[in-house]
Amino acid sequence: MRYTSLIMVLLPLLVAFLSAVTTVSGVISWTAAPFLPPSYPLAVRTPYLSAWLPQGTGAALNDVWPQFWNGQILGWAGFVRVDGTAYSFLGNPAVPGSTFTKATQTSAKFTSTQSTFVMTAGPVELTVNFLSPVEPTNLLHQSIPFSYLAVSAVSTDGAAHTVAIYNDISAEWVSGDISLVANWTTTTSSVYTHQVQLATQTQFGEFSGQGQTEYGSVYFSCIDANALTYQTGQDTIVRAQFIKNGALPNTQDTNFRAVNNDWPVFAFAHTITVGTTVSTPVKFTIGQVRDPAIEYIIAGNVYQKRSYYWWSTFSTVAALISDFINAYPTALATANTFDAKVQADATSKVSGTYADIAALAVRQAFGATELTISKASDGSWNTSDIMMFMKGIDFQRWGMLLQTFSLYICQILLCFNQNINTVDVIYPAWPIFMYTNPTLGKYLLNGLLAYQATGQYPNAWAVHDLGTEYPAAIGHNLGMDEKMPIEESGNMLIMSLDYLKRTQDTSLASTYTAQLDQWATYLVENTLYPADQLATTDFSGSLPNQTNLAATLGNTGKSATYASTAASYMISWQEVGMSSDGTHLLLEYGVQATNMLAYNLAADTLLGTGIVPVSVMNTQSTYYANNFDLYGFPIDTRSTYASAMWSLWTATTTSTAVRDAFISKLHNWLTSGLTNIPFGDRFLADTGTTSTNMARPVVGGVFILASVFESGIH
Ligand SMILES: *[C@@H]1O[C@H](CO)[C@@H](O)[C@H](O)[C@H]1NC(C)=O
Ligand SMILES: *[C@@H]1O[C@H](CO)[C@@H](O)[C@H](O)[C@H]1NC(C)=O
Ligand SMILES: CC(=O)N[C@H]1CO[C@H](CO)[C@@H](O)[C@@H]1O
Repeated sequence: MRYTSLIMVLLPLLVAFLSAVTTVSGVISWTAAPFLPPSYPLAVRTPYLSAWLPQGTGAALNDVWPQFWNGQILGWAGFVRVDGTAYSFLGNPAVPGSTFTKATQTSAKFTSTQSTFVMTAGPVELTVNFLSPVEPTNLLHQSIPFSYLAVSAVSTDGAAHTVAIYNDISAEWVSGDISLVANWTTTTSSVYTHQVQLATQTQFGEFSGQGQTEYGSVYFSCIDANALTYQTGQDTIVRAQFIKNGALPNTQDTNFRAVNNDWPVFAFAHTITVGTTVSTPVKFTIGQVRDPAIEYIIAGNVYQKRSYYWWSTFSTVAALISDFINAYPTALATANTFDAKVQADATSKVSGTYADIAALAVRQAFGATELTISKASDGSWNTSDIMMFMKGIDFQRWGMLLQTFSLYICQILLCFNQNINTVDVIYPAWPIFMYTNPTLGKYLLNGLLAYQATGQYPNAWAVHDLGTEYPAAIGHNLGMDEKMPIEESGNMLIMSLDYLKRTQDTSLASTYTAQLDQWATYLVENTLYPADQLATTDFSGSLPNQTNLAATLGNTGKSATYASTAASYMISWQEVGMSSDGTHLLLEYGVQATNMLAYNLAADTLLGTGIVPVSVMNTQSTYYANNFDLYGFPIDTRSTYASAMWSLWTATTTSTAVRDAFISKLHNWLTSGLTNIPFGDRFLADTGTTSTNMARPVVGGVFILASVFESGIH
């Protein structure tokens, strides 16, 4: 008897253990195309509209809650009621006293702009499509901080069914601090909108170090059709209401309270009749609007307020939402075309495996950016003054802080948050903008260039970023920004030149000749033998660019000087930078036990300069081939960390076989099941253990293989 009960206790444990093991081995009960990513983008359009579905070894859409990029839960629940029987399809809600089952996920798919889940709910098949538009050549559309959720259904048993579709969001969308008080209103016209925000707003504020904004409002909307009903109120009450009745009572809870106080949710329900033809999708939109969105330092230490580009067309958020939600069919068609183009280009230029990785990077890279305009003195929008801002998105603040502790005490106090328009974040991400619309490169750089042209930044080199905390682009007039003089100066020159070569637009180079020339001079004086505190790995990339930038500026005297300087540096650099046995480049001159991923050589292929000898690239290529770890080649001998984007930057400088090895190793890591964060860019090359680098725009750098003019030594 005793043993029997022991076995009865142990058996379920054993089963649980075995099923856990099965899960760990990555077995999922649905098909995942093109592969199961570490996390699915759901609504990812700006640094503050960033909802993901974490995967690891796999989680269905209704297994877990969506999360903000940093892992904080974003309440987003979906139910359907099929002929009176309730199923959950989104989120992981508990509704005490109500009976429902989970719809069964049969497939999950991502493309550049969409994540689509197919689920079975009794005799009906649901298709749940999350579309975050990426329209790089349409500034109006690209600047809209909204995303779509569309649910369609089809009968699978030949009979017609009544399908009620429910969706809600919680107030977790408006703050990283769930003890803060939110308030809300529901507006009802041809489009219904729940508007939610913090009751106490901090302009440009961000919950300390956490990533979510404390400013602006979240808008959750749908079209008044298909027997629309709505309700705001406590999560369990509102959801139970739908599960029981298949509709909501059109009531508002005006007891404004903390996000976590009886968890207020904001819900809509529709009812459609479903036959054997796929229904027209029921659409929801979700967005986060701040106005002004950005403050930006102009001459005289004045902080200019900047707003989203779309304000030049729509005068209210309601008008924007109405247009956006009704434009879904067009947005979907545009998205499908864009997705197909990325897929076709990446496949034909490189490979299908590469195309799959590239698709995963798209929403993440664009989702760290915002497109803004300023107001003219007469109050009209100045659409000639376009700037794109990018959030660094970086959890690695503390490591950086400790390194610079002795130099910059101020950063201890200021660097919790995440920088705006960081040069060495824009640079690795740069290729996706060059691939999709090079003009966006100008909008990313002109804020940095214009600031430095005001003369307020005191250093001889290029500034590291436009501000310590997004979205305050208030510069560094004390010159106390993070110090990466060679890297940032080189990056600015390379990007300015690349932009010019691709667009033939000389406006940046001619307007900011003085700044570019100043940085080139700085590099000539400091590059070959970088002072101790400067990153020696940065050296190789900066040389060709001085040469060519000077040439481009049409300053022939300087061009000749820079060209011969570059050539002589390259010879000296090979003498000191190559290992004594001639097999690889060294991380540190003369230190034979070191090696590195020579990603900066990619600047040479990016610009097509041909200044780095093919023999050096060949040597490195062979060295990578002989020394790969499971998930890549470590950035350098200081650790075994590999980098997603620098791996693929480097892959432009290798043989085709080594390029493909870099791609497949990154693919191995992304499909390893070891990580559930939004596309991480830094992980151990041997074990795959991930760092806290996640959701960063730098993964846009994987597009370098689709965007280089010509590749290195293929
Ligand atoms: C909610 O709070 C904001 C910010 O304090 C305020 O402007 C707005 O009027 C409030 N809305 C409601 C419905 O109380
Ligand atoms: C609009 O912006 C451009 C670029 O910054 C500037 O040159 C121009 O003076 C601005 N126009 C007005 C009317 O403010
Ligand atoms: C010294 C050197 O390598 N100069 C190169 C500069 O770039 C141009 C192309 O833009 C090359 O033709 C030169 O060889």
